[in-house]
Amino acid sequence: MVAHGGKRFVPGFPKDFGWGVATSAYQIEGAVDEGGRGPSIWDTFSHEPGRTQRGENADVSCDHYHHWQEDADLMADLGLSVYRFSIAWSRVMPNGKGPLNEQGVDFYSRLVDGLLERGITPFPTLYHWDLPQALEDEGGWVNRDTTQRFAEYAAAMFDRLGDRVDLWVTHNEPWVTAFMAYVGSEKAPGIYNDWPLALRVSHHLLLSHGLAVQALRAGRPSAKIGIAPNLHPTRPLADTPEDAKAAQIWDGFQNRWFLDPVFKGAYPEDMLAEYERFGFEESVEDGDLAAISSPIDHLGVNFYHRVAVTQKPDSPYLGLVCVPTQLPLTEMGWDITPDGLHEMLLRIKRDYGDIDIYITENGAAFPDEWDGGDVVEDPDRIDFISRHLEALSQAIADGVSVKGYCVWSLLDNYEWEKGYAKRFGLYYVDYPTQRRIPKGSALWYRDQIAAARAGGS
Ligand code: IFM
Repeated sequence: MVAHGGKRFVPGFPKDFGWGVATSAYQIEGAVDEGGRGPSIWDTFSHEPGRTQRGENADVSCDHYHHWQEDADLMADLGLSVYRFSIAWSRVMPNGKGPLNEQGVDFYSRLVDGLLERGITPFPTLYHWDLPQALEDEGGWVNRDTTQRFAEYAAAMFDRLGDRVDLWVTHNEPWVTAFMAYVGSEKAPGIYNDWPLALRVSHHLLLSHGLAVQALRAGRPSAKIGIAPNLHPTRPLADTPEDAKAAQIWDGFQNRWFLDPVFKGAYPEDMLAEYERFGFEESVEDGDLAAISSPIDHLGVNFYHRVAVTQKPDSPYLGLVCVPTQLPLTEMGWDITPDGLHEMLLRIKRDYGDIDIYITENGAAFPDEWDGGDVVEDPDRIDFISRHLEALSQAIADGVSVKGYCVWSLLDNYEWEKGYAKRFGLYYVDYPTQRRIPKGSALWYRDQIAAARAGGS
């Protein structure tokens, strides 16, 4: 059987598999001054000169705040069973603490109802990088108090949406929140090479995750919760002891630094030694690791690519750099490595045990162009997604408990510091008119879902 684009269906998925897409609030919602929303660090950062390509911000973006019903209809057209979105903390708590902004809560409440009416399971993420600016003004994630504020915000969402929402994610890609924001300076609040701060932030993110898990257990004990790190299998670029060491450290820096505390209640020893010079352990108080390792129900895996690591003495990232190794790359300059997804899933099972896994993000940017027609053909994206689904299907056959898969992303959207030039969507967005045009990959994904659900894939 073939689907749109002449590409074969990928077999091997259970009939109740969660077929989904993912988005995030700042990247799609727009309406930054509407409905009582307070500013977030991304409003500030994206308006600072020189921070983003072409000075672009997400003040309007896909205007999903006003188009959410149309967008939910697109999801229903695809036959999705799951929609992963994020809640903008500053839309529901404009100052990051204190009373809820009822208009903001109402927006997400209506979205949840609209999804359920269309047979789609809502899968909200509590934090996708958009800290309320009011909390940043008090130190942001560097300030330990922010962990308590996050737990209060999480508890409020469990209270107000948890009667209809059963699946939650605490943090999206905490590695990015900590290290790209406080070492690389590419993400808000845009600090360069401050390792002591970055490490403290990483610990506070993990602690806030643990406190939110505990809040869910107290308020909604039957609901399920997890965290969604971006995980990258690592390889040495060259077959040398130096690059082997570089790959091991990068693995610790990006993968184990988040997985070990959550699953094992301890930071990895080799990385603690690496970070001793930054005074990391002063941030850790008694009981923190017990909170961080509060049992979770699922792990979200954001998977984009495997990395090849080598040394680059002037890199702020521990003097290391990841280098693309094979053409073609995606438009982000990332290797296309579907077997890396299989590798990572089996490694999680081996090192951290059997845990339900959602692929909370996977996708690719390619230079899509709309010629005014009804469909934007994107064979490269169909190839990318289908090859990753093949890897996923193999991992399921190998005994990994994968419950669902979310394409990043439903729509072309605001790709942070890279602005609007990078298009990841299953739907092309013509920003001047806000028209959504299906790409070939949307039609292919729809056919794949239908075949899998019918048991015919
Ligand atoms: O757009 C981002 C998303 O916000 C987090 N994961 C990676 C995507 C593509 O870069």
